[in-house]
Amino acid sequence: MKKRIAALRDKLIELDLDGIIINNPKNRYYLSGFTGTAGTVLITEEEAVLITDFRYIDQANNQATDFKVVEHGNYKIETLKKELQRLEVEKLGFEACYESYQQYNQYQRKLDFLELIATENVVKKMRKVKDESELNTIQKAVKITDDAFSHIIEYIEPGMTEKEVSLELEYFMKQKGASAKAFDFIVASGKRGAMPHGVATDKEIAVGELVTFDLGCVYQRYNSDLTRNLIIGAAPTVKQQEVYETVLEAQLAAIDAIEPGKTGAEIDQVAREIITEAGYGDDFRHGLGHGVGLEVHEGPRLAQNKDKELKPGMVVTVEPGIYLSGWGGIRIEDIVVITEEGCDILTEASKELIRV
Ligand SMILES: [Mn+2]
Repeated sequence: MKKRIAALRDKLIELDLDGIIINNPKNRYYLSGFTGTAGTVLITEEEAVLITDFRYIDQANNQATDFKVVEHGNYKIETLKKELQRLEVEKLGFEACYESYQQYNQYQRKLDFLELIATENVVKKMRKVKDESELNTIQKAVKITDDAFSHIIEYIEPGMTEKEVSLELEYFMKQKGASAKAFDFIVASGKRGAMPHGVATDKEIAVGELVTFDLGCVYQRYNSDLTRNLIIGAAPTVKQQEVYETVLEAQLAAIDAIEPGKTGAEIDQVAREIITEAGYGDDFRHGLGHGVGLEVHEGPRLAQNKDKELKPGMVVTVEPGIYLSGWGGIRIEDIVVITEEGCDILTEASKELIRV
């Protein structure tokens, strides 16, 4: 955590701040290692302080070893005020995106001796580039997800409902060490495949249908994300095969194009061109991918308007799709990590259109 605190201190200098308070749970965890549900991290040039209540004092001392842990009583704001005065903070940054208007008003009233300065995504931007331990954890989350999909290939049968299959996926992942689902799984069969976010329903899966699966788990607080498609009990039709191959070609070309220095928009364009040339440009209307880490959707984005350069250590999904209303849809999604030369694919699930 020392490196992360040091990187944040560099940002404080850049932003001309004496200190910053972090309340977003994921950012708080990222900086401190503290997993409790309540607490304020205060970072100044000299000190790293974690203010929390009596429930979490032992836990905070165990987890946030680079921090001075301070217990607050009924009014956290009073303890925060004392610490800010002790540390002589005059310009205090706060997370504009994560503090409520009510909370901001309280800061203004109670911390009237300092200047409050809204900051935007300071820690979130730091989180885009993963270190080795984060990459190892994400790889494990990806492996559990790949294994869950392999399991479902054996498990699924016509006549099962989407929800039954979804529940089996969740049970499997939790048995393998996942703490939670990363999101409500998408199990979208037949025409429902035209909905990019067709969360599992009571619909029965029928012979001849394509089923889109989008699943992910949380493992040691890090997320995974995987999309694959199965064809149930019949050979694919010419159209199913054609759409599948178009999406796959776009996905492989985009992965091939990924390297540091390129922008999210450039990579998105590689996939979009292939899908457009095949005549499905209007049927691929979401971005190509997103970062994955403590959140299942985070920066950087691979999308048409994203002009930031990719850097080694960033972890992104690559997930083009084609959705045809009244017919169905296909999406193929891998997670990759950007390297010095290009990228490594973390996902190992097969990309053939598997018939079960
Ligand atoms: Mn995704």
